[in-house]
Amino acid sequence: MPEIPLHRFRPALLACLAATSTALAQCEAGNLISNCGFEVDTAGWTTTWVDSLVRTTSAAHGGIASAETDARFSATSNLFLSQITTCVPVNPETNYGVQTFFKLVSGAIPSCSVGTVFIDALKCAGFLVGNQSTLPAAIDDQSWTRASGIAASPADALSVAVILTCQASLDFLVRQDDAFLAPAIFLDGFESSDLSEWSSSSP
Ligand SMILES: [Ca+2]
Repeated sequence: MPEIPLHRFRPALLACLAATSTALAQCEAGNLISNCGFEVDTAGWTTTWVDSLVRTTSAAHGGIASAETDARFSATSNLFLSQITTCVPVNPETNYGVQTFFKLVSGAIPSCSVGTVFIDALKCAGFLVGNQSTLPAAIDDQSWTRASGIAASPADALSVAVILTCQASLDFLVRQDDAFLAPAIFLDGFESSDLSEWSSSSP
């Protein structure tokens, strides 16, 4: 499958697989990504551009497993890329928070991001109607680095492709875990201690 840069995303190439109910049970409440943590397998994720995608229990941000990808060289961009994608149904005109965590295994230090491409059809099959990506985060092999952003779904959006991307000038091996998509007020699941959007009083 050819490389799919975010700005030239071709959603028709996506094959959105249904995640298992077992994987669903591992994700925190409110997370719209069915197989968020790769606890059982990598079902529901498309290998958009990698040499390999495997579940590993060698390291995890949450649970016992994470996804490990081996970057593939792209002659088009003259970079090594790792890019995997999952498809999520969404509501139109809604602000969605998206995030994931990356950790380097070996090789060059890549810049990584979590991106979103909204599509005016279910299962990410149809026309591109918008896209947005977070700023790249430089990751390392010492700790899990969080990449996040907020994206507004257009009026005709029915689904979104959530795209985990890393890139570097040399080859690398990277892990990703705890992918998250939800209406923006639930962005970090309270992990950041930012409670500014919440009130303890009744309306
Ligand atoms: Ca996990």
